[in-house]
Amino acid sequence: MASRTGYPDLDALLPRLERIATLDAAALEAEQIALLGRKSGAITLLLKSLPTLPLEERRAFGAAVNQLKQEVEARLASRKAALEAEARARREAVDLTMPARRRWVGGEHPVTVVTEEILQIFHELGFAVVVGPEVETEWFNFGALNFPADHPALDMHDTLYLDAPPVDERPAGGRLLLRTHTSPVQIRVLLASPPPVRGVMPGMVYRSDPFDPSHAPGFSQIEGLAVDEGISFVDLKATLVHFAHRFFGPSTRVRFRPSYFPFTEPSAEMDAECLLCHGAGCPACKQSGWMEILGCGMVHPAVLRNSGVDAERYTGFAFGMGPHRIALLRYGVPDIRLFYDGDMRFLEQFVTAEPGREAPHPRPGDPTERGRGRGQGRGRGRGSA
Ligand code: 2U9
Repeated sequence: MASRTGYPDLDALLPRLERIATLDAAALEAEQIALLGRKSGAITLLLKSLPTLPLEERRAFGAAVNQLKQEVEARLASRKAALEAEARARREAVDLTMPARRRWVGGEHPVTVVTEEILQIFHELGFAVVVGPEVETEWFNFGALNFPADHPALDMHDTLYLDAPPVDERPAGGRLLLRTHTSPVQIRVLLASPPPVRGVMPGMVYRSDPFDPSHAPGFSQIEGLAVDEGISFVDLKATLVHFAHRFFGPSTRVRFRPSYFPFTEPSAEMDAECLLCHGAGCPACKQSGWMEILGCGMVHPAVLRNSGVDAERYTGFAFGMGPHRIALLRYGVPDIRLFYDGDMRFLEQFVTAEPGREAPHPRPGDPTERGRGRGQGRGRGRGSA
């Protein structure tokens, strides 16, 4: 076979040149080192041998080796560029068989949904929404509300006190604590503005309770207050029965039972017929057919006086309920801790429809879902309502 370069040493390398266009990235790098490596690349060695050749051979052989070297470099570069282009095309390729990424639909937390619905109902009755501080003094949280100084609620086992110096102010000071109810906001409202007063006070409250299925150290509360001339227990009942019918449905039966709170006299608790069994009796209502919804009563005259209100002229009613607890009852959730976990597998069950888009499944609490077992607690699959 005729020599292409005129030098057998160079001819021997020609088949390797041809193969460069077929190498993958790893083999290409190995071949680059094998041919051009600084210490022992085949072409490098040939160039290093030049000084040992007689002068007359050196020039022609040197030119041939350099030409071969340039060709090798050109082929290596061209193969490298081709491999990079292939990799880029693979990266950018559209895979039409890939499932679409799910669109994220945000939603309100179920406790927020319940809170907003409750506030809306009272807003329509003329109650203003008022918020206040979560850190309070002993007087605003207990004293003004007619708690005796030795009441067990003041105990460190029940109330979370701050490790801070007490507020030295009479009578409104005392130790600093995390409020155990939103009632101090009502005291502040009455002190700041004379009756008539109608307000609902939402917010977090804190007690020294461990987390368990039905307790949490922090939970939400909505309290309400109406103070005016001539307010009676009839106003209390009419307002709260209206609320229950708006919130739970117009045919929901309610009942009042006598109770006791230091800040109201007389005091009562309002039950609604069980949302799950509609009065028939089930484990959720301990077979009673009823669920406790809120506490209420006529504001104690001592509380009015502590708030600067003339208790001879004015009377009022007050109530308190827990949106976490009501959400628990409404959705049949077996463990209050689910409301705090932020676990999307639980929370996404409450996502409501976006305008112009189908809801992924019936919304818990949707009126069309009444009586069809609205429980959406842990363990129930999506769309099982
Ligand atoms: C003032 C006067 C009276 C607010 C009231 C209740 C009854 C009550 C509980 C329900 C469940 C708290 O979240 S809960 O644990 N509350 O039963 N609260 S009357 O009475 C007031 C408030 C402020 C000035």
